[in-house]
Amino acid sequence: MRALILLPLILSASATATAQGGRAQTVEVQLSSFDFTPDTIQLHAGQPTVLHLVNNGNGGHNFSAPDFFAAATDVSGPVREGTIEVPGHQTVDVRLTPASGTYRLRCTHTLHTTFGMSGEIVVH
Ligand SMILES: [Cu+2]
Repeated sequence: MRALILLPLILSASATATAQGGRAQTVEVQLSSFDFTPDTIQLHAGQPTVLHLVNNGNGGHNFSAPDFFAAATDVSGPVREGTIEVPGHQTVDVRLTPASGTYRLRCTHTLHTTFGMSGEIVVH
């Protein structure tokens, strides 16, 4: 329920300037069986960012990057234990400010990482 309440706020934030006056970058990541597109996600350290996650498939996937979310600040969105679930044919937006580093990304659904659902988040 919390996620449903936050979503309109996140969407409006991505379309306008941030509270600090800086412009948020919106980065779209597509999830499918069994890929992340792009599979290397490049972000700018310290820049307010909206991750726009799009699941193009029928099945559910997730965007799991616990180290990335732990290092980020101002995280708002449906992140649970470093993981965002994205049901089939749905989108989820998460707002955060990333910290520099290279982080592992994967889908933790059974066997999905094995089938190729892994990637990297590079923040510099
Ligand atoms: Cu998956």
